[in-house]
Amino acid sequence: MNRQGFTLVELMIVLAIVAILLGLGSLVALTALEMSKDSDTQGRIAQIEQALEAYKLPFSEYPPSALDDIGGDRFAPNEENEGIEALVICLTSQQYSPYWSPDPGWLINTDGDSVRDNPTDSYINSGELFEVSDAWGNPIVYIHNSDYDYDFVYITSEDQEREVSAASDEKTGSFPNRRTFQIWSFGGDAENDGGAVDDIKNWTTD
Ligand SMILES: [Ca+2]
Ligand SMILES: [Ca+2]
Ligand SMILES: [Ca+2]
Repeated sequence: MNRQGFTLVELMIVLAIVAILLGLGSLVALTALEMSKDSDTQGRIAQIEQALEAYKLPFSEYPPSALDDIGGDRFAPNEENEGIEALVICLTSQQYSPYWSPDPGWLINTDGDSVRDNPTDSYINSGELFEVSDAWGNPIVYIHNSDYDYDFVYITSEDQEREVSAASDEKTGSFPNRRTFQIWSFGGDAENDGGAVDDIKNWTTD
């Protein structure tokens, strides 16, 4: 009898250890998955930055972050996701010659808007006003330095609204990337933290 009871305790200990190991294993796997999404998103942002610099060479300016600045009448703007939509149009335009061929799997349209009458001259043959997504399927934010004083609304993959404006230093009020642009992803929590917390951004902070 004693021997049997002891075996039961042993079995429970072994089961507990197995459960802990399985839990740790899942945690490690989840952490690895999140890290790979982080680096995937960093790669997308780096690719966009390269394309923006290529675009700037002939035009002496980065694409605007307002559709009105590139012929707003041609689109059906809904004032959502506007910066990244203007970026996609400019960087994939045949008129401007395409500077960038994003992976089609990166293109999303979380606010479901479209081109009003004429197709854009974007090489992407679609009437949709696309955004570029991060690795979690949410739109990446793009704000041109001339729009740092404006507020924007972005729509997540879960159809949630996120209010967005350019990040600034809490103490000095100065904007990072003052002469260029700010790009960031909301990160795994899908919340806009203005480039802080888990957000993935294209500027460095001291
Ligand atoms: Ca839109
Ligand atoms: Ca859209
Ligand atoms: Ca976040």
